[in-house]
Amino acid sequence: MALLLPADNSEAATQASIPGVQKYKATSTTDSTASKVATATCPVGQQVVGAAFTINSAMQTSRSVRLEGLLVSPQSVKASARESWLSGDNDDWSITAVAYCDDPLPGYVIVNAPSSANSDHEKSTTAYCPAGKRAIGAGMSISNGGGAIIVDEMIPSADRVSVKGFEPYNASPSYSANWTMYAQAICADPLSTQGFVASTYLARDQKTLTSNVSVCPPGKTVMSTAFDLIGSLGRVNMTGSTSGDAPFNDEATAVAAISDSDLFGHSETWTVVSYAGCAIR
Ligand SMILES: [Ca+2]
Ligand SMILES: [Ca+2]
Repeated sequence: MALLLPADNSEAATQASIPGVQKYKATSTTDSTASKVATATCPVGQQVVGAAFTINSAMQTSRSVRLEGLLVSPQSVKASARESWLSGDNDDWSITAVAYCDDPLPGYVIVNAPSSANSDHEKSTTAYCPAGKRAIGAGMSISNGGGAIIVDEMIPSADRVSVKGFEPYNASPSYSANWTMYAQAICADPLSTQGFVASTYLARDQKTLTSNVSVCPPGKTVMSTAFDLIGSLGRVNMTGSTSGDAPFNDEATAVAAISDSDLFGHSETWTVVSYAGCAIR
C-alpha cells in the first residue's frame, strides 16, 4: 500500500513514513496438503530487511513437516515447507511467512550462494556480502529437497550468512536425489544495524520441543531472525523462527522439534539457538 503524504508537511510526513521496521505476514491454507508456500510482501517503496516463519500445527511440534525455504527478495519473503518424504503428515498444518520491511537502505543488495548439487548427506554454503557491507538479514532455500532435507542452520555474522542441511540421519531408504541449498545474505552499508544477537543456552537435552529467545538491546527491535540447531544431526525440524509483537518486538524466538527421523533412534542431546538482527532506530 502506498503512503500518500501531505507535500506541505515534510517533517511530519517523514516521521509517519519511517516508523521503523514493520512486520508483514502471510499464511498458507490450513489442511494436510503435502507442500505449502506463503509469501509476505512489503508495502510499495519498502524493502525486505529480514525474514521469519512459523509452521502452524495442532500438533505444535510439526514433527513431519520440514522447512524448505525462507526465500528473500527485495519485495517479499517466500516461506515454504513440505511433509516428510517418508512418513507424510496426517495433520492439518500451515506455514506463515514474515517479511520485516524498512525504507530502502544505502548499499542494499541480496547475495545468493548455491551449494554443490549432488546427493551428499550433508552440505553447507555461505553467502558473503560485498566488501564493506554488513549482513542485516538472512534467507535460504532448498532445491529438490523433496521433503527429505532437514535445515540445520541459518547463521548470520557480520558480513555473511551460512546455511547447512542434512539428509535424515540413518534413513532407510536413503535420499538419493541430487539437491542444492542456497544461502542468502541481505546486505547493506554499515549504518542502520548493530549486528546480530544470539540466544544462549544452559544445556542440551532430549526434549521433543525446544525453543530459545534472543533479546535485542533496550530500545531496539527485531529486524531479522536466524537459527542454529546444535547436535541435531538431521533429526530435528525447525518449526519456527520469528519475533514477538509489540511490546515484545525486541525478542526473537527459534523453535525446533524432534522430527520423524527419531523413528530411527535419537540418543543425542540437542538444542536450538535463536539469532535476532536488531534495528538501531
Ligand atoms: Ca498430509
Ligand atoms: Ca543422498
